[in-house]
Amino acid sequence: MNGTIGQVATSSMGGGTFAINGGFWAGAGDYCSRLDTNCDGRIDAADLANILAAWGNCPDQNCPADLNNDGHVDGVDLALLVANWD
Ligand SMILES: [Ca+2]
Ligand SMILES: [Ca+2]
Repeated sequence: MNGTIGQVATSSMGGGTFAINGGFWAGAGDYCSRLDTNCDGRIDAADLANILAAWGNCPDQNCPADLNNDGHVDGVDLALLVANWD
């Protein structure tokens, strides 16, 4: 692997050996849509139930049912869910 990061190289690199490791983040395959509140791959009645169960304020902004992350679980989140219903 060759390349330049940040600035033009002015001389050969020294100082020892190094290695660049690549791969995937552990758990990255578990990513699911923000609209999929229970992360089951579908946007459906189970997600609707989660929204209704969490309806109201979400002060810590860490509610899966707060689809637009505005601190409230409300009609906006419900509209997002319905618009993307699977
Ligand atoms: Ca779901
Ligand atoms: Ca919201």
